[in-house]
Amino acid sequence: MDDSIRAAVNVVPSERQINWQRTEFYGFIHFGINTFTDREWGTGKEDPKLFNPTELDADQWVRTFKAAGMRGLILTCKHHDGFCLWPSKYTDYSVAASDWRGGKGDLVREVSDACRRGGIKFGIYLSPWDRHERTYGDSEAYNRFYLAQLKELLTSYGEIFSVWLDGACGEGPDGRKQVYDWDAYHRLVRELQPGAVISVCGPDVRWCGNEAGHCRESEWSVVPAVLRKAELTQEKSQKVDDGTFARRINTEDADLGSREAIRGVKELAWYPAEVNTSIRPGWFYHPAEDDQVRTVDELLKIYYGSVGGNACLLLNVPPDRRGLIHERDAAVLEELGRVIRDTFAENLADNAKAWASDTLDFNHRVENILDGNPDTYWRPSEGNETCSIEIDLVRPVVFDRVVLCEHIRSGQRIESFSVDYWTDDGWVECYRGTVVGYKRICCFERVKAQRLRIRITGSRYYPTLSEVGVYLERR
Ligand code: FUL
Ligand code: CA
Repeated sequence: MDDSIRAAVNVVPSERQINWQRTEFYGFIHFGINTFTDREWGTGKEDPKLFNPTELDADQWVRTFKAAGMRGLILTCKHHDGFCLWPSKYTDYSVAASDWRGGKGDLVREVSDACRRGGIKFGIYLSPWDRHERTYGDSEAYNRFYLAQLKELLTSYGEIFSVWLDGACGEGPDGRKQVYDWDAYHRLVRELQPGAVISVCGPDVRWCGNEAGHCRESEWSVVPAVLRKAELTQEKSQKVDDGTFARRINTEDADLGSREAIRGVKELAWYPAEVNTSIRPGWFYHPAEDDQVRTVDELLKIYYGSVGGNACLLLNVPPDRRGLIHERDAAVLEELGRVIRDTFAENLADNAKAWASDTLDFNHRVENILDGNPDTYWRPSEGNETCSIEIDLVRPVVFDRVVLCEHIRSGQRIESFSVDYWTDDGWVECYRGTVVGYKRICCFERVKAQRLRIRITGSRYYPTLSEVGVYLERR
């Protein structure tokens, strides 16, 4: 077998990546000066007094997110304009200079507290690009400033599950040239919040490559590794963008993890995808977009494609000028959550029986795919790359969703598969897919059958399955 394939199956997620992957679906909050100026990117010169939400209620945000089925929230503590939603000691450009809560407010506190109360995870977005801060462009001074702010956020608001580092920098060729010290930022996060994933401009979670809500048909979590500055100097062929942080991969490439894409690559990493998109055209709230909120059908499609396509979904929902999630967004999110909950409430394979064409041993028996435990799994013997599993649902059942999960602690292995159901005329294929990874939700037209079959037609060395579920969408 090809050496790079052998190396690829030995690349596995860290515990923090597994915890993150199991969060599946969580929300983004873009809120700040831009909310009050109707802009997407502030200039950094806006008067802090403009920030004045009249009915801000972080519990309403958390309630709405939970109703949608989200398990976490990431807040733009500071966007590109530099305005801080907490009273940072290192700048006066913050909520402390506004009249909101009489200048005594701390929105990061209110939101993180609301998340704890509601039992969802809390994450932070702290834009490296800062159009207000005077030291921006004086690289060392600004890096010190950024680290100090990051430390405030990492030490004052409890546990943080994701530190979302945005790569955007809109300074033109004549703009201030800041060299970010990514390594130092990453070290600080590891030191102060070892359980947090560092997303996008970081080593743990990869941007899927677009903001439209799509992910690839084959979303591999094992891809060529992120390279550090030191390593880059060895790699002459590498283009170092701004001398700070570069990847051997371009996250926008169509193929990141196929055999082709990893052949001969010396260093591979577990670098899974996150799909980030907004419920409205903009990231911030704009009254003119009140009638452009995505529909439940659109969001469901995005959910199946991302959470059901080996990625996590980060859905942005921007609160309005009152400081509330607008009624229209809230209504759509509630219905989305209802459909997801009702659809996956009952696994129609709960009492099913299963057989596999090959099984390694008792510990890896096929019953493990039906026990509801993601840590137990089935696998065949070494080198058996194609297998099939038959499932008897005990009675004829109507279904249109089949969920497959690989045991990702054993790596990502499945490359192609099909789902068949049994009819009087024999087996009929209802779905054909490529990768599985953490989770694949196979969507197809309703069928009625008592037996189904999963044919793994290609895998790396041998496949694993930790769970299989059969469902009917309750739209
Ligand atoms: C981009 C930013 O420029 C947008 O304003 C937004 O925050 C999005 C999530 O990331 O890079
Ligand atoms: Ca299991």
